[in-house]
Amino acid sequence: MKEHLEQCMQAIVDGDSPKAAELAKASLDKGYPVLEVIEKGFARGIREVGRLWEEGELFLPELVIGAEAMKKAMEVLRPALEAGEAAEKLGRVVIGTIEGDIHDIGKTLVATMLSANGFEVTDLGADVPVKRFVDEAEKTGADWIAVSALLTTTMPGQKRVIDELASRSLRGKIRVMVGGAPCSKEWAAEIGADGYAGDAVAAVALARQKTA
Ligand code: B1M
Repeated sequence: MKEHLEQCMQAIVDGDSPKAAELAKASLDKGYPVLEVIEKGFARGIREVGRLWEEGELFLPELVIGAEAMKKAMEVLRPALEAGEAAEKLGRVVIGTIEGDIHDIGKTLVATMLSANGFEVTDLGADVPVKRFVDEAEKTGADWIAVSALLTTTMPGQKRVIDELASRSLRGKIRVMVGGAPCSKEWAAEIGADGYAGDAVAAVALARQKTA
C-alpha cells in the first residue's frame, strides 16, 4: 500500500494523467481505502506540485498539468465515495469556492463526502459570487453554507458571505463553515463563522455535530 501511495503521488508530480487514472482504478481493484488513497497519495502529489511551483522548480503549465492529472484520478475514485450514499438525509448544504478563486478539487471532495454521508448537497462550483451562496441557501432551505477558499486574497469573501446573511437576518438560521488550505480555526473565529474544517472528514463531522 505504501508503495502504491508513493506511485499515486509521483503520477501527479509527473503530470501523468493516464498513469493517475490507471493507479486510481488499481486502488479500487485492490480494495484500498479510497479516502486514504486520495489524501495520502494523489492530494499529497498535488500539494508537492504546489510546493515545487512556489520554489520556482516548476512553471505554471506544469501546475495546470498536475491539477489535470489529479482531476482524472478523482473522476475514477468519486463514484466509489458516492457508493455508500445514505438514504436518510441529515441536512442541506450549499457549497462552493468563493468568487475570484477557481480551485475546486478540495471543495468537490468535501461535497462528495458530505453527500455520501447523508447531506443533500448543492454544489455551486468555483468562483461563486457572495450573493449566490445566500440566494441558493435561502432557495433550498439549507442548514449550512460551506465556503472554500484557497487563496489568501479570496479568504475575505468568506466573511462577506457571513455579512450577507446578517444583512438578510439569516445569521443563526443558516450556519457557515469555512475551509481550504489557508483557512484555520482562528480565521473562522475572527470572521464569526460557525466552524472550520481542515479536511473532508472534518467537514462531515462538523456538519453532523451542529445540524439540529
Ligand atoms: Co493554485 N495556488 N493558483 N492552482 N494551487 C495554491 C492554492 C498555492 C498555495 C500554491 C503555492 O503557492 N504553493 C497558491 C496560493 C498562495 C496564496 O494565496 N498565498 C496558488 C496560486 C498563487 C494560484 C494562482 C494565483 C497562480 C497564478 O495564476 N499565478 C492561480 C489562481 C487562480 C484563481 O483561483 N483565480 C492558481 C491556479 C491553480 C490551478 C488552476 C493550476 C490549479 C487548480 C485546479 C483546480 O482546482 N481546478 C491549482 C492548484 C492545483 C493548486 C495547489 C497546488 C493544490 C490545490 C489542491 O487541489 N489541493 C495549491 C497548493 C496547496 O494547496 N498546497 C495551490 C488538493 C486538495 C485535495 O486539497 O484544496 O486544500 P485542498 O482541500 C482540502 C482541505 O483544504 C479541505 O478539504 C480538502 C480535502 O482534504 N477543504 C475544505 C477545502 N475546501 C474546503 C471547504 C470546507 C471544508 C474543508 O468547507 C467549507
